[in-house]
Amino acid sequence: MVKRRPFDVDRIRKDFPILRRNVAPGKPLIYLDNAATNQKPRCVIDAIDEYYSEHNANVHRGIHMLSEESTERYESARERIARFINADSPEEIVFVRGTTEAINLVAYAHVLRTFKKGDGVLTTIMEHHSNIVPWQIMRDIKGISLGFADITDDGYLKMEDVKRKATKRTKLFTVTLASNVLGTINDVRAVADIAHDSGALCLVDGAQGVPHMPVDVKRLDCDFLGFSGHKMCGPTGIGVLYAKKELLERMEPFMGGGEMIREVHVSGAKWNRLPYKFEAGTPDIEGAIGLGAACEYLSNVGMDRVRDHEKELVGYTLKEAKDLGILDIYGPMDPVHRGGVFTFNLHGVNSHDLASLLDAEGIAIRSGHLCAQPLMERLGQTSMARASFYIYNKKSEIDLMIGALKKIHALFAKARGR
Ligand code: C6P
Repeated sequence: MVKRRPFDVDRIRKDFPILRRNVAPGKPLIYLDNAATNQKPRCVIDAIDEYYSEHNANVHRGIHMLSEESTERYESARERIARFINADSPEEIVFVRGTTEAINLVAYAHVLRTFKKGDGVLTTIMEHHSNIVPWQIMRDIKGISLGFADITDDGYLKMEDVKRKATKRTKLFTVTLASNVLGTINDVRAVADIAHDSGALCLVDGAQGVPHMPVDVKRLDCDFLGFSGHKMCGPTGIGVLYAKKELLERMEPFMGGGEMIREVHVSGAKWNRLPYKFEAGTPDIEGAIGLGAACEYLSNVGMDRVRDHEKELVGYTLKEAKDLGILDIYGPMDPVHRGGVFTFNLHGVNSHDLASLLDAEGIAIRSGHLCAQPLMERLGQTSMARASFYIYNKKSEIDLMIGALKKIHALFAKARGR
């Protein structure tokens, strides 16, 4: 057996040029906003640079050398991404702009086309807006029913509620692999099994899952999986809809235009083969190449090690934070069931004020409703602060954040005269 090098966070940090930056004099960047988007390693930046410097041309069109090189790179990226999630074939990998577009593609190309009035989508209350709003739009234009499975107060999906809220007419179950707010890692295989037992399909929002843990679509047995390149060391503007081939074959296109057709006549058109049927227009070639390079980078690090590192960081943060008495912490307290997301409110301090005070210390976090307002309402909150981790974060950064939280809390308490 080949012995792997130990996980060395300082070595990994050297791969990310931006981490050398100071955000103010003497304040090195402490980037804890990775769930929003994460930083790019040199190899991804170089892959995009090399594409434009050496190979730039449109794909699948030109009979000339650059077009062939560009097509070869674009399609190799697709193959690499298929391997990354253990898809059966690159035909199951549709390039889209990101998770949001992947889910909308399923809404418009599957639900809109095949659901009858009264057929149902069952989602969960912990979803990001992109796994809620497309279904509300389908409810408005198609008359589908939309249900929300509930969570426990400590942030776990209630599986019995998934079963209880499903009806004979629920045709699609949709769930996030990991919550961008609570960090909860859901048992999506169990949801897929419930869906399949009743002949329904299962869509997984992989935005906060695929970048952070090994994902095998065969093990999950999901029918659809969407994820975004920019949350996994890749560029913005590129993402993936994975779908089982037989589904993509049955589905009608999402958008019409060039590339997605085999032939077009005044009387009508015939669709291209998979996956091009779903890729109308000139694609994001640099994005796909960058995402392919990101998958290669993450595979070399090892996705099991990415997960282990984040589990350790979030476990450490929870341990350091839970007894401070100045924080409300949301989501599971057991790192085994939690991704690298630490979401909280600091007593007496608005989350946006907190984010800007931390920014002054060089610490980047996110604040607000975190694009999950129904979840905020379920938890009786309007806004939260969130620190989210990735492979290059260190315990020393968490110590600095906790120190800054204590300092800010003390300042506010003093100002209130307590
Ligand atoms: N969440 C966050 O700060 P896009 O924007 O399409 O790449 O990803 C949308 C999306 C879908 N599902 C989940 C679970 C997500 O977390 C996100 C993006 C970011 O939490 C930006 S709002």
